[in-house]
Amino acid sequence: MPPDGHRSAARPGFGPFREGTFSSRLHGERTAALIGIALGIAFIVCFVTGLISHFAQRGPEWTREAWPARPVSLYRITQALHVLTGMAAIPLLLAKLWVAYPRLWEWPPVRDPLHAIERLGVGALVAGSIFQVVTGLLNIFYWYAFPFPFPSAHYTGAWIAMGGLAMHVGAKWQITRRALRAPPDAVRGTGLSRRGFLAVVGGASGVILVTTIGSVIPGLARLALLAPRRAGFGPQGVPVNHTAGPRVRAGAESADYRLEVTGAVASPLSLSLDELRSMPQSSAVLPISCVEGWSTSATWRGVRVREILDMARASADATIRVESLEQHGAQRSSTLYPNHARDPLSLLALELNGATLHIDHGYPVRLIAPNRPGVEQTKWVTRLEVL
Ligand code: HEM
Ligand SMILES: Nc1nc2c(c(=O)[nH]1)N[C@H]1C(S)=C(S)[C@@H](COP(=O)(O)O)O[C@H]1N2
Ligand SMILES: [Mo]
Repeated sequence: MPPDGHRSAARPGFGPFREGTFSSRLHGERTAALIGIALGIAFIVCFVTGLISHFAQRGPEWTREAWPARPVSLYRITQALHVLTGMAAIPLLLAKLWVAYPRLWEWPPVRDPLHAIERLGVGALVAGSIFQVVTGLLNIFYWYAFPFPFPSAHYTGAWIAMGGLAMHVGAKWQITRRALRAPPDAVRGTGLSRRGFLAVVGGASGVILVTTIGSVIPGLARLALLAPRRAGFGPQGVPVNHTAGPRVRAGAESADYRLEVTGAVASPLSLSLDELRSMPQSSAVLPISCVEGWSTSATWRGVRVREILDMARASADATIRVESLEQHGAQRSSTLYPNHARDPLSLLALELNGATLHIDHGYPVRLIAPNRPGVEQTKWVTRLEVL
């Protein structure tokens, strides 16, 4: 009789349903509990940091408006944690699925209504976790293979996975405590020991971490074999996300380039590059923190956004639409709320790390503001529309 006391008399006598099919001690409760705890912590970190990213840039307007400008690297840290933890969780997820998969053939499949709910929760957790990891991975490697928009699907998947996780933790709480309190069963038999198995799984997570963390730490960039972007690598020491196309390049390099300030202003502006260069210049050390996890800190120099807004006599609580030379694409413009628009570190940068901006970093003018997701650091800025 199995340990939970349910009779196995009606169990089908074939294939994986047969008693004793899964004989490895690694399918036991203790292994499941230990890996489950590590995986649960990793997923909670992913969920919390993912929600932070959501509310910073895609949530209801009031959360985006309330998103602070300090600490300047907060988003850099939360988004790095999100992607690095998600990547390192992959071996844990695979191991957990392997440890637990004999339960697929549990007999009877459903014992009572509570057990049915418990299994539904596990289904949501398994499907949601695999979906999150697969979509997240494809996204950071720029392989937009799925037919749905990534952020909304990944956001929905997060709630499904976490709903399943909450149900699963509720159902397994007692068993986990019991399994962890009992003295570890004596190691018998041949093959991989539990300790060996945990070391292999943990080691795989560690290898992934070491080969991706260089996407956020320049000193470790050479180890970043698995990272699509490396901190500190790229023109002017900064990676590039989206290079300038021919139309953008033509507009950016044209003598007719102007920075316009329009909308709700008392004196609209149209500034040439020389005029911008002759205004007071400020410097700021700020990161580009891509939503896809990589980041690099750099020294930017240019004109404070708020000085330009004051010059145009925009109101102090105005929200600004920052528009680029691009005609199309989701990143052609971004919204700058007062928190960031009035911040002394928010610049329309003309220089990066001591030289004129590279065309792929947004020449002639790009927005750089503290604690702002990279996707909103608009390049090739040609207009501030005051709303
Ligand atoms: C390999 C694992 C993962 C990777 C590589 C990954 C990657 C990403 C990326 C790149 C984003 C930014 C999306 C954007 O705004 O364009 C994101 C957002 C998010 N992630 Fe993940 N993720 C992973 C796992 C997870 C897991 C396990 C959860 C939760 C259980 C999760 C929850 C979220 C949430 C809630 C968001 C915010 C979505 C939104 O902006 O609406 N992610 N993730
Ligand atoms: N106009 C415009 N601005 C843009 C983008 C873009 O595609 N077009 N990409 C954004 C994204 S996703 C990031 S991460 C940063 C990257 O800036 P970098 O290429 O200078 O590192 O620019 C942002 N600004
Ligand atoms: Mo980005």
